[in-house]
Amino acid sequence: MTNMLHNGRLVIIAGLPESGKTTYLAALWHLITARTHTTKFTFDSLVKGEHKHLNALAERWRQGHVQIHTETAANSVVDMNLLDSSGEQVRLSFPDVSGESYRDMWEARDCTTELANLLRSGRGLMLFVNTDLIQAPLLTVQLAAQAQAIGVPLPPGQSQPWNAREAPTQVQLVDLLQLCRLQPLDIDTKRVSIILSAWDKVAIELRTPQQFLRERLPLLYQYLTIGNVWDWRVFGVSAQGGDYIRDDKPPTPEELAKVEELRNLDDPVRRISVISDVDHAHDLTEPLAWLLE
Ligand SMILES: Nc1nc2c(ncn2[C@@H]2O[C@H](COP(=O)(O)OP(=O)(O)O)[C@@H](O)[C@H]2O)c(=O)[nH]1
Ligand SMILES: [Mg+2]
Repeated sequence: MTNMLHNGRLVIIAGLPESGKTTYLAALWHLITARTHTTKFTFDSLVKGEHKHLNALAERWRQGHVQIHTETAANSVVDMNLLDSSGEQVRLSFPDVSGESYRDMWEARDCTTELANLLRSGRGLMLFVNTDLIQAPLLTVQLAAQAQAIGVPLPPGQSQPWNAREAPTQVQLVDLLQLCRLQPLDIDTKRVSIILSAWDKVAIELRTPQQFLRERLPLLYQYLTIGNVWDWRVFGVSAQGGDYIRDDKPPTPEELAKVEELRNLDDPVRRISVISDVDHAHDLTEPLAWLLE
C-alpha cells in the first residue's frame, strides 16, 4: 500500500449501493475545484482516479442530472489528498464508489484484502445512508394486512424465503459496522460519521439529523448509542438540493421546473447543505474535520 503519505490521516467513504456516494463525490469535486467558497479542506492532488472522469461527474451534477451507475472497477476507486488549514495533508478515499464491495460484506460475508487493509489504516469512516431509500423492516403481519387491504389476501401457509438484499437498511448497516469491529477486520478507528444523504427529501419533516436517525433507523441509533463501540456524529447532507433528472424517466414539467430552479441559482454550490446539530453550511468537507480531530 502506498498509504505512508497521509500519516494515518485517512478518511474512508463507505455505503451500500445507491447511498449517495457518487453524488457527494460529484458535488465535492465541483466545490473543491471551483474554489468559489472557503472549505475546511482544499484540494491538493489526485492519487487514484482521473480528472476527466471526475470533471464529467461534476458536469452532470451542475446540469442537474442524476449520476449514472456505470462505475467500472477502475473508476469506482477514487483517492485524493486534501489539505487542512495548516497545510497538512489528509487523504480522502472512495475505495468503492459503486458500493458493491460493502454490499458483499453484508450479503456474501466477504471483503477483499485491499478494502480490508484500507479500512484498517483509516482514521475515520463516513458511512452514507440515503434518507430517501431506507428499507424499513416489514413484518409478515404488516404484509398480510396490506394484502388484505388491497383485496388480495395472502393464501394461508405461504412462506417467503429470507433474502439478504431485502433486509432492512439499518440491519445491513449495523452488521457492516459490527464486522469492522470483529476479527478478521478488527479496524482500529472508532470514529464514524453517519451521512444522511438526500437530506432535502426529509428536511420538510423538520427533524434534526440526530432525531431522524433515532426515529427512522432506531436499531442503528441504539447500536451506536448503547454499544459505546463507536465515536460517532450524524450529518444531514443534501448534495443536490432537490431531485435531479433521471436518464430512465423523462421529467414531468413540474420536476423540470424544480431542476430549473436549482440550475438558475447563481452559484451551484448553493444547492448544497450540510446540517449537523450545531451548524448549517455548504461545506461538504465539514464532516471530515471532526473525524480528523
Ligand atoms: N433529492 C436528492 N437525491 C439525491 C441526493 N444525493 C443523491 N441522491 C439520489 O440518490 C440516488 C443514489 O445516489 P448515488 O450518488 O448514485 O449513490 P451511490 O450508488 O452511493 O453512488 C440517485 O438517484 C441520486 O440522484 C440529494 O442530495 N438529493
Ligand atoms: Mg454510484
